[in-house]
Amino acid sequence: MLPPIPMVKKVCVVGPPGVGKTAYIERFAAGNWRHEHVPTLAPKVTRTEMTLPLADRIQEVLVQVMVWDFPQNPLGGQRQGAKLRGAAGMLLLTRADTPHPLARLTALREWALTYAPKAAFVGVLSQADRAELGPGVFSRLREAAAAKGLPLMTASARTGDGVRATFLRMGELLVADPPV
Ligand SMILES: Nc1nc2c(ncn2[C@@H]2O[C@H](COP(=O)(O)OP(=O)(O)O)[C@@H](O)[C@H]2O)c(=O)[nH]1
Ligand SMILES: [Mg+2]
Repeated sequence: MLPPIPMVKKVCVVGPPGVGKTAYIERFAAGNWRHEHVPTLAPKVTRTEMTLPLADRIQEVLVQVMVWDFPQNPLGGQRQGAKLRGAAGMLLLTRADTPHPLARLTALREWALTYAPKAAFVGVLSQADRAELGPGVFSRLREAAAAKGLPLMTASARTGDGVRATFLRMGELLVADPPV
C-alpha cells in the first residue's frame, strides 16, 4: 500500500459555554474524563490525528486535525466569529437535554457560515448521558437535521459513547472534500 497522504485541517468545536466542548475534545484526544468544570479562558488548539480511507479504498489519508476550543459566547459577533476563519470543519454542540436542539444547531451553523462558508458541519447532541432520548425521538431529530443537510449524532464525554464516531464522521467529510 502507498504511504498515507498527509493533510492538515482546522476544525472548530462550537457551542455555548458549559455545553461540554472541552470535555468532549479531551475525551477524544486523550480518552480522559475530568469531572470539574474549568472554564476555558483562552483559545486552545489540540492536535489530533486520524487515518481514514479514501473513497477508492486504495490509499489512506493521515488527517491532522487542529481542534480549536474557544472560550466563546456563540453568536457573539465578529470578534468570536473571526476565529472560525479558515476552518475546514465545525463540530456544532448543543446539549442533548435542551429543548429545540435542531433550531439551536441551525442558528449556530448560520452564524458560523458567515466566517467559514465552505466548512463541513456535524451537529452533536452533547452530554447525551443526561438525556433520555428514546430511539424514536432521536431518529426523528436526525431525519429533520438531514433534511437541512446537517448530519446529527449524539456524544457523551462522560461515558465516551459516540465521541470518536463524531470525529470520524467529520474526518470523512474533510477527506471527501478535494484537498485545498
Ligand atoms: N454528564 C455529563 N457532563 C458533562 C459532559 N461533558 C461535559 N460535562 C460537564 O459539563 C460542564 C461543562 O463542560 P466543559 O467541557 O467545561 O464545557 P465548555 O464550556 O463547553 O468547554 C462540566 O461540569 C463537565 O463536567 C458529559 O458528556 N456528560
Ligand atoms: Mg471549555
